Amino acid sequence: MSQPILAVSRRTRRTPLSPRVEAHGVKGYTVYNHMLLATAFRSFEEDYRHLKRHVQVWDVVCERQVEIAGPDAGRLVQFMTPRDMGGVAVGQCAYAPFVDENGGMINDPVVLKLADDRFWVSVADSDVVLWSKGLARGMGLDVSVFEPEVGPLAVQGPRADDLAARVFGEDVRAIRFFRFARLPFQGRELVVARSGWSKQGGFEIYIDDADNGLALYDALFAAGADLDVRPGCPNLIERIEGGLLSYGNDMTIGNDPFECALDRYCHLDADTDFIGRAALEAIRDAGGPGRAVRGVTFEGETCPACVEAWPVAAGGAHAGYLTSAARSPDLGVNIGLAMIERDRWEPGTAVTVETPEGARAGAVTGLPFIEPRPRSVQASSASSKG
Ligand code: THG
Repeated sequence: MSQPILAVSRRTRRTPLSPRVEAHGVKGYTVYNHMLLATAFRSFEEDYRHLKRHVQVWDVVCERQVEIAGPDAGRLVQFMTPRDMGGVAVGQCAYAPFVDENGGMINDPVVLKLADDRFWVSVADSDVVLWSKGLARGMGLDVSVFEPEVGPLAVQGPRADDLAARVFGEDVRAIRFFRFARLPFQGRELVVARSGWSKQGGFEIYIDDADNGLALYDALFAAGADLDVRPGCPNLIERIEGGLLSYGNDMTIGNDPFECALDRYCHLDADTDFIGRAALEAIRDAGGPGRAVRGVTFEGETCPACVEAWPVAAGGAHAGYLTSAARSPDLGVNIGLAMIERDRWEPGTAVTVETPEGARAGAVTGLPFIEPRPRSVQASSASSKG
Protein backbone atom coordinates (compact mmCIF):
# COMPACT_ATOMS: atom_id res chain seq x y z
CA MET A 1 0.00 0.00 0.00
CA SER A 2 1.44 3.37 -1.02
CA GLN A 3 -0.93 5.42 1.09
CA PRO A 4 0.18 8.74 2.57
CA ILE A 5 0.71 8.90 6.32
CA LEU A 6 -2.14 10.00 8.53
CA ALA A 7 -0.93 12.67 10.94
CA VAL A 8 -2.20 12.09 14.46
CA SER A 9 -2.85 14.96 16.86
CA ARG A 10 -5.16 15.91 19.68
CA ARG A 11 -8.00 16.37 17.15
CA THR A 12 -7.68 12.79 15.96
CA ARG A 13 -8.54 11.58 19.43
CA ARG A 14 -6.91 8.43 20.73
CA THR A 15 -9.03 5.93 22.65
CA PRO A 16 -8.30 4.42 26.05
CA LEU A 17 -7.35 1.23 24.19
CA SER A 18 -5.01 2.84 21.63
CA PRO A 19 -1.88 1.78 23.59
CA ARG A 20 -2.88 -1.89 23.23
CA VAL A 21 -3.89 -1.51 19.57
CA GLU A 22 -0.44 -0.08 18.86
CA ALA A 23 1.37 -2.66 20.99
CA HIS A 24 -0.29 -5.29 18.78
CA GLY A 25 1.20 -3.62 15.69
CA VAL A 26 -1.83 -2.03 14.04
CA LYS A 27 -1.09 -1.62 10.30
CA GLY A 28 -3.49 1.20 9.43
CA TYR A 29 -5.78 3.76 10.95
CA THR A 30 -8.77 5.71 9.74
CA VAL A 31 -10.56 8.55 11.56
CA TYR A 32 -14.13 7.98 12.73
CA ASN A 33 -16.04 10.50 14.83
CA HIS A 34 -12.77 12.47 15.08
CA MET A 35 -11.17 9.43 16.72
CA LEU A 36 -8.73 6.70 15.68
CA LEU A 37 -10.10 3.45 14.30
CA ALA A 38 -7.85 0.59 13.21
CA THR A 39 -8.35 -0.75 9.68
CA ALA A 40 -6.03 -3.78 9.67
CA PHE A 41 -3.63 -5.73 11.90
CA ARG A 42 -2.08 -8.36 9.61
CA SER A 43 -3.88 -7.72 6.32
CA PHE A 44 -7.54 -7.35 5.34
CA GLU A 45 -7.48 -10.95 4.14
CA GLU A 46 -5.67 -12.51 7.10
CA ASP A 47 -7.84 -10.57 9.56
CA TYR A 48 -10.93 -11.69 7.60
CA ARG A 49 -10.02 -15.38 7.70
CA HIS A 50 -9.33 -15.20 11.42
CA LEU A 51 -12.55 -13.28 12.20
CA LYS A 52 -14.63 -15.95 10.45
CA ARG A 53 -13.03 -18.83 12.36
CA HIS A 54 -11.95 -17.63 15.78
CA VAL A 55 -12.55 -14.58 17.97
CA GLN A 56 -11.27 -11.01 17.92
CA VAL A 57 -11.21 -8.05 20.30
CA TRP A 58 -11.96 -4.70 18.62
CA ASP A 59 -11.35 -1.16 19.86
CA VAL A 60 -14.47 0.53 18.47
CA VAL A 61 -14.63 3.23 21.12
CA CYS A 62 -14.93 5.62 18.13
CA GLU A 63 -18.55 4.46 17.94
CA ARG A 64 -19.19 7.31 20.37
CA GLN A 65 -22.20 7.61 22.61
CA VAL A 66 -24.44 10.66 22.51
CA GLU A 67 -26.33 10.60 25.78
CA ILE A 68 -29.84 12.03 25.75
CA ALA A 69 -31.32 12.26 29.22
CA GLY A 70 -34.20 14.02 30.90
CA PRO A 71 -37.99 14.31 30.77
CA ASP A 72 -38.06 14.94 26.99
CA ALA A 73 -35.39 12.35 26.07
CA GLY A 74 -37.86 9.93 24.49
CA ARG A 75 -39.48 12.70 22.48
CA LEU A 76 -36.14 13.92 21.10
CA VAL A 77 -34.94 10.43 20.15
CA GLN A 78 -38.25 9.73 18.38
CA PHE A 79 -38.08 13.09 16.59
CA MET A 80 -34.81 12.08 14.92
CA THR A 81 -35.88 8.72 13.44
CA PRO A 82 -38.63 7.20 11.29
CA ARG A 83 -38.33 4.02 13.38
CA ASP A 84 -41.21 3.66 15.86
CA MET A 85 -39.37 3.78 19.18
CA GLY A 86 -42.61 3.22 21.10
CA GLY A 87 -42.12 -0.51 21.38
CA VAL A 88 -38.44 -0.39 22.29
CA ALA A 89 -37.97 -1.62 25.86
CA VAL A 90 -35.40 -0.64 28.46
CA GLY A 91 -32.50 -3.06 27.94
CA GLN A 92 -32.95 -3.10 24.17
CA CYS A 93 -30.71 -1.82 21.36
CA ALA A 94 -32.48 -0.46 18.29
CA TYR A 95 -30.80 0.13 14.93
CA ALA A 96 -32.43 3.38 13.83
CA PRO A 97 -31.84 5.56 10.76
CA PHE A 98 -31.64 9.25 11.71
CA VAL A 99 -32.87 11.62 8.98
CA ASP A 100 -33.05 15.37 8.36
CA GLU A 101 -36.01 17.44 7.14
CA ASN A 102 -35.47 16.20 3.57
CA GLY A 103 -35.35 12.56 4.64
CA GLY A 104 -31.56 12.60 4.11
CA MET A 105 -29.50 10.25 6.25
CA ILE A 106 -27.94 12.05 9.22
CA ASN A 107 -26.55 8.83 10.72
CA ASP A 108 -27.45 5.16 11.25
CA PRO A 109 -26.83 4.63 14.97
CA VAL A 110 -27.66 1.89 17.41
CA VAL A 111 -29.87 3.41 20.13
CA LEU A 112 -29.62 1.86 23.61
CA LYS A 113 -32.57 2.50 25.88
CA LEU A 114 -30.95 2.68 29.33
CA ALA A 115 -34.10 3.95 31.10
CA ASP A 116 -37.39 5.51 30.04
CA ASP A 117 -35.72 8.92 30.20
CA ARG A 118 -32.14 8.01 29.26
CA PHE A 119 -30.63 6.83 25.96
CA TRP A 120 -27.22 6.26 24.45
CA VAL A 121 -27.09 6.92 20.72
CA SER A 122 -24.11 4.88 19.49
CA VAL A 123 -23.21 6.86 16.43
CA ALA A 124 -21.64 6.25 13.04
CA ASP A 125 -19.30 8.86 11.61
CA SER A 126 -21.21 12.17 11.72
CA ASP A 127 -21.70 14.83 14.39
CA VAL A 128 -24.97 13.71 15.92
CA VAL A 129 -24.20 15.46 19.20
CA LEU A 130 -24.38 18.83 17.43
CA TRP A 131 -27.56 17.97 15.49
CA SER A 132 -29.22 16.69 18.69
CA LYS A 133 -28.23 19.73 20.74
CA GLY A 134 -29.49 22.05 18.02
CA LEU A 135 -32.85 20.30 17.82
CA ALA A 136 -33.18 20.20 21.62
CA ARG A 137 -32.47 23.88 22.01
CA GLY A 138 -34.56 24.90 19.00
CA MET A 139 -37.53 22.89 20.26
CA GLY A 140 -37.09 24.09 23.84
CA LEU A 141 -36.89 20.53 25.16
CA ASP A 142 -36.13 19.65 28.76
CA VAL A 143 -33.24 17.33 28.00
CA SER A 144 -29.47 17.20 28.32
CA VAL A 145 -27.38 16.10 25.34
CA PHE A 146 -23.68 15.32 25.67
CA GLU A 147 -20.93 12.86 24.75
CA PRO A 148 -19.92 10.81 27.78
CA GLU A 149 -16.52 9.09 27.71
CA VAL A 150 -18.15 5.77 26.77
CA GLY A 151 -17.57 3.52 23.79
CA PRO A 152 -17.66 -0.13 22.80
CA LEU A 153 -15.00 -2.78 22.95
CA ALA A 154 -16.33 -5.48 20.62
CA VAL A 155 -15.76 -9.23 20.91
CA GLN A 156 -16.58 -10.73 17.51
CA GLY A 157 -16.32 -14.13 15.88
CA PRO A 158 -17.69 -17.66 16.24
CA ARG A 159 -15.96 -18.15 19.59
CA ALA A 160 -17.18 -14.84 21.06
CA ASP A 161 -19.64 -16.51 23.45
CA ASP A 162 -16.96 -18.82 24.81
CA LEU A 163 -14.50 -16.00 25.36
CA ALA A 164 -17.04 -13.62 26.90
CA ALA A 165 -18.30 -16.36 29.24
CA ARG A 166 -14.78 -16.85 30.61
CA VAL A 167 -14.62 -13.17 31.59
CA PHE A 168 -18.24 -12.35 32.47
CA GLY A 169 -19.57 -15.77 33.46
CA GLU A 170 -22.16 -17.98 31.82
CA ASP A 171 -24.89 -15.30 32.15
CA VAL A 172 -23.51 -13.59 29.10
CA ARG A 173 -24.71 -16.42 26.85
CA ALA A 174 -28.35 -15.65 27.69
CA ILE A 175 -28.22 -12.10 26.31
CA ARG A 176 -30.42 -12.05 23.22
CA PHE A 177 -29.55 -10.31 19.93
CA PHE A 178 -29.70 -6.52 20.29
CA ARG A 179 -30.37 -6.74 24.04
CA PHE A 180 -28.01 -5.70 26.80
CA ALA A 181 -27.39 -6.65 30.41
CA ARG A 182 -25.29 -5.03 33.12
CA LEU A 183 -22.56 -7.43 34.16
CA PRO A 184 -19.82 -6.91 36.74
CA PHE A 185 -16.16 -6.62 35.81
CA GLN A 186 -13.56 -5.69 38.43
CA GLY A 187 -15.95 -3.68 40.54
CA ARG A 188 -17.87 -1.95 37.75
CA GLU A 189 -21.19 -2.81 36.17
CA LEU A 190 -20.69 -2.73 32.42
CA VAL A 191 -23.32 -2.61 29.70
CA VAL A 192 -22.80 -5.79 27.65
CA ALA A 193 -24.86 -6.04 24.43
CA ARG A 194 -25.14 -8.83 21.88
CA SER A 195 -24.33 -6.74 18.82
CA GLY A 196 -21.42 -5.68 16.64
CA TRP A 197 -20.43 -4.63 13.16
CA SER A 198 -19.78 -8.09 11.75
CA LYS A 199 -21.98 -11.00 10.79
CA GLN A 200 -19.94 -13.46 12.88
CA GLY A 201 -21.79 -12.83 16.15
CA GLY A 202 -20.55 -11.44 19.43
CA PHE A 203 -20.82 -8.71 22.01
CA GLU A 204 -20.13 -5.05 22.56
CA ILE A 205 -19.02 -4.01 26.03
CA TYR A 206 -19.42 -0.29 26.69
CA ILE A 207 -16.31 0.81 28.57
CA ASP A 208 -16.66 3.98 30.64
CA ASP A 209 -13.27 4.15 32.33
CA ALA A 210 -9.80 3.98 30.79
CA ASP A 211 -8.16 1.76 33.43
CA ASN A 212 -11.13 -0.59 33.58
CA GLY A 213 -11.23 -0.73 29.78
CA LEU A 214 -7.55 -1.67 29.56
CA ALA A 215 -8.04 -4.28 32.29
CA LEU A 216 -10.93 -5.76 30.32
CA TYR A 217 -8.89 -5.79 27.12
CA ASP A 218 -6.08 -7.62 28.91
CA ALA A 219 -8.47 -10.04 30.65
CA LEU A 220 -9.96 -11.04 27.29
CA PHE A 221 -6.52 -11.78 25.84
CA ALA A 222 -5.45 -13.69 28.94
CA ALA A 223 -8.64 -15.76 28.95
CA GLY A 224 -8.56 -16.45 25.22
CA ALA A 225 -4.99 -17.54 24.59
CA ASP A 226 -6.06 -21.09 23.67
CA LEU A 227 -8.81 -19.67 21.41
CA ASP A 228 -6.20 -17.81 19.33
CA VAL A 229 -7.82 -14.49 20.28
CA ARG A 230 -6.40 -11.62 18.23
CA PRO A 231 -6.88 -7.89 17.90
CA GLY A 232 -9.24 -6.97 15.10
CA CYS A 233 -11.37 -4.19 13.68
CA PRO A 234 -14.35 -3.86 11.37
CA ASN A 235 -13.20 -5.80 8.33
CA LEU A 236 -13.78 -4.42 4.83
CA ILE A 237 -14.22 -7.82 3.16
CA GLU A 238 -16.44 -9.40 5.80
CA ARG A 239 -18.74 -6.40 6.10
CA ILE A 240 -19.25 -6.16 2.32
CA GLU A 241 -20.02 -9.90 2.18
CA GLY A 242 -22.55 -9.32 4.96
CA GLY A 243 -24.07 -6.25 3.31
CA LEU A 244 -23.33 -3.85 6.19
CA LEU A 245 -23.44 -0.26 4.89
CA SER A 246 -20.89 2.27 6.11
CA TYR A 247 -22.14 5.81 6.71
CA GLY A 248 -20.08 8.29 4.69
CA ASN A 249 -19.03 5.53 2.27
CA ASP A 250 -22.15 3.72 1.06
CA MET A 251 -24.66 6.34 2.16
CA THR A 252 -24.54 10.06 2.87
CA ILE A 253 -26.92 12.87 3.74
CA GLY A 254 -27.78 12.82 0.02
CA ASN A 255 -29.46 9.42 0.42
CA ASP A 256 -32.79 8.60 2.03
CA PRO A 257 -33.30 5.44 4.11
CA PHE A 258 -35.25 3.70 1.32
CA GLU A 259 -32.26 4.06 -0.99
CA CYS A 260 -30.17 2.50 1.78
CA ALA A 261 -32.50 -0.52 2.02
CA LEU A 262 -33.49 0.54 5.53
CA ASP A 263 -37.23 0.34 4.72
CA ARG A 264 -37.87 -2.02 7.60
CA TYR A 265 -36.87 0.69 10.07
CA CYS A 266 -39.21 3.29 8.52
CA HIS A 267 -42.55 2.99 10.27
CA LEU A 268 -44.52 5.68 8.45
CA ASP A 269 -47.82 4.17 9.55
CA ALA A 270 -46.97 4.61 13.23
CA ASP A 271 -48.34 7.67 15.01
CA THR A 272 -44.95 9.30 15.58
CA ASP A 273 -43.61 12.83 15.17
CA PHE A 274 -40.24 12.88 13.41
CA ILE A 275 -38.50 15.53 11.41
CA GLY A 276 -38.39 13.82 8.00
CA ARG A 277 -41.95 12.48 7.97
CA ALA A 278 -43.35 14.64 5.14
CA ALA A 279 -40.29 14.02 2.96
CA LEU A 280 -40.36 10.23 3.46
CA GLU A 281 -44.12 10.07 2.89
CA ALA A 282 -43.64 11.94 -0.37
CA ILE A 283 -41.03 9.39 -1.51
CA ARG A 284 -43.30 6.51 -0.51
CA ASP A 285 -46.32 8.08 -2.27
CA ALA A 286 -44.25 8.59 -5.41
CA GLY A 287 -43.69 4.83 -5.53
CA GLY A 288 -40.40 4.54 -3.66
CA PRO A 289 -36.86 5.64 -4.38
CA GLY A 290 -35.38 6.00 -7.86
CA ARG A 291 -32.23 4.11 -6.86
CA ALA A 292 -31.16 1.80 -4.06
CA VAL A 293 -28.16 -0.06 -2.71
CA ARG A 294 -27.35 -3.37 -4.38
CA GLY A 295 -24.49 -5.81 -4.53
CA VAL A 296 -22.27 -5.92 -7.61
CA THR A 297 -19.87 -8.71 -8.52
CA PHE A 298 -17.14 -7.91 -11.04
CA GLU A 299 -14.23 -9.67 -12.65
CA GLY A 300 -10.51 -9.42 -11.93
CA GLU A 301 -7.98 -11.43 -9.94
CA THR A 302 -7.44 -8.51 -7.55
CA CYS A 303 -9.53 -5.56 -6.46
CA PRO A 304 -8.24 -2.00 -6.24
CA ALA A 305 -9.16 0.07 -3.17
CA CYS A 306 -12.35 2.06 -3.67
CA VAL A 307 -11.48 5.51 -2.34
CA GLU A 308 -13.84 7.41 -4.65
CA ALA A 309 -17.17 6.34 -6.09
CA TRP A 310 -16.71 4.32 -9.29
CA PRO A 311 -19.22 4.82 -12.11
CA VAL A 312 -21.34 1.80 -12.99
CA ALA A 313 -22.84 1.55 -16.48
CA ALA A 314 -25.35 -0.81 -18.09
CA GLY A 315 -26.00 -1.01 -21.80
CA GLY A 316 -23.73 1.99 -22.31
CA ALA A 317 -25.83 4.21 -20.02
CA HIS A 318 -25.25 5.45 -16.46
CA ALA A 319 -26.56 2.89 -13.96
CA GLY A 320 -25.17 4.17 -10.66
CA TYR A 321 -21.96 4.18 -8.69
CA LEU A 322 -20.01 1.72 -6.59
CA THR A 323 -18.90 2.86 -3.13
CA SER A 324 -17.06 -0.05 -1.42
CA ALA A 325 -15.21 -2.96 -2.98
CA ALA A 326 -13.04 -5.93 -2.05
CA ARG A 327 -12.06 -9.32 -3.31
CA SER A 328 -13.91 -12.03 -1.41
CA PRO A 329 -11.62 -15.01 -0.82
CA ASP A 330 -14.54 -17.25 0.14
CA LEU A 331 -16.62 -16.33 -2.94
CA GLY A 332 -13.61 -16.13 -5.28
CA VAL A 333 -14.87 -12.95 -6.90
CA ASN A 334 -14.71 -9.18 -6.47
CA ILE A 335 -17.71 -7.78 -4.63
CA GLY A 336 -18.97 -4.28 -4.02
CA LEU A 337 -21.81 -2.19 -2.66
CA ALA A 338 -23.37 0.19 -5.18
CA MET A 339 -26.20 2.70 -5.48
CA ILE A 340 -28.04 1.48 -8.59
CA GLU A 341 -30.78 3.19 -10.61
CA ARG A 342 -34.20 1.61 -10.42
CA ASP A 343 -34.38 0.52 -14.07
CA ARG A 344 -31.08 -1.36 -13.66
CA TRP A 345 -31.32 -2.74 -10.11
CA GLU A 346 -32.77 -6.16 -10.97
CA PRO A 347 -30.30 -8.89 -9.84
CA GLY A 348 -28.58 -10.38 -12.85
CA THR A 349 -28.39 -7.11 -14.79
CA ALA A 350 -25.04 -6.96 -16.63
CA VAL A 351 -22.98 -3.89 -15.75
CA THR A 352 -19.54 -2.40 -16.30
CA VAL A 353 -17.61 -1.03 -13.32
CA GLU A 354 -15.14 1.79 -14.04
CA THR A 355 -12.31 1.01 -11.63
CA PRO A 356 -9.11 3.10 -11.52
CA GLU A 357 -7.43 0.09 -13.20
CA GLY A 358 -9.89 0.01 -16.07
CA ALA A 359 -13.40 -1.21 -16.85
CA ARG A 360 -14.45 -4.57 -15.40
CA ALA A 361 -17.50 -6.59 -16.44
CA GLY A 362 -19.93 -7.43 -13.64
CA ALA A 363 -23.49 -8.05 -12.56
CA VAL A 364 -26.01 -6.67 -10.08
CA THR A 365 -26.82 -8.98 -7.14
CA GLY A 366 -29.04 -8.94 -4.06
CA LEU A 367 -27.66 -8.47 -0.56
CA PRO A 368 -26.14 -9.86 1.53
CA PHE A 369 -23.56 -11.77 -0.52
CA ILE A 370 -23.21 -14.26 2.35
CA GLU A 371 -25.91 -14.98 4.94
CA PRO A 372 -24.88 -14.34 8.57
CA ARG A 373 -23.88 -17.15 10.89
CA PRO A 374 -27.02 -18.49 12.56
CA ARG A 375 -27.44 -16.75 15.90
CA SER A 376 -26.96 -18.91 18.96
CA VAL A 377 -29.64 -16.91 20.76
CA GLN A 378 -32.49 -15.61 18.64
CA ALA A 379 -34.10 -12.30 19.28
CA SER A 380 -36.20 -9.37 18.34
CA SER A 381 -35.50 -7.06 15.46
CA ALA A 382 -37.32 -4.11 13.91
CA SER A 383 -40.30 -6.22 12.86
CA SER A 384 -41.25 -7.19 16.42
CA LYS A 385 -42.09 -4.28 18.64
CA GLY A 386 -40.93 -5.58 21.99
N1 THG B 1 -22.18 -0.93 17.18
C1 THG B 1 -22.40 0.15 17.95
N2 THG B 1 -22.48 1.37 17.44
C2 THG B 1 -22.33 1.55 16.10
C3 THG B 1 -22.12 0.45 15.25
C4 THG B 1 -22.03 -0.82 15.83
N3 THG B 1 -22.41 2.78 15.58
C5 THG B 1 -22.00 3.01 14.23
C6 THG B 1 -22.38 1.89 13.29
N4 THG B 1 -21.99 0.62 13.88
C7 THG B 1 -23.87 1.90 13.06
N5 THG B 1 -24.28 1.03 11.98
C8 THG B 1 -24.77 -0.24 12.18
C9 THG B 1 -25.25 -0.93 11.09
C10 THG B 1 -25.79 -2.19 11.24
C11 THG B 1 -25.85 -2.77 12.49
C12 THG B 1 -25.37 -2.10 13.56
C13 THG B 1 -24.84 -0.82 13.41
C14 THG B 1 -26.44 -4.13 12.68
N6 THG B 1 -27.52 -4.46 11.98
C15 THG B 1 -28.18 -5.75 12.11
C16 THG B 1 -27.98 -6.54 10.84
O1 THG B 1 -27.78 -5.95 9.80
O2 THG B 1 -28.05 -7.77 10.93
C17 THG B 1 -29.67 -5.62 12.28
C18 THG B 1 -30.06 -5.11 13.59
C19 THG B 1 -31.57 -5.15 13.78
O3 THG B 1 -32.29 -5.61 12.90
O4 THG B 1 -32.04 -4.69 14.82
O5 THG B 1 -25.98 -4.90 13.49
O6 THG B 1 -21.80 -1.85 15.17
N7 THG B 1 -22.55 -0.02 19.26
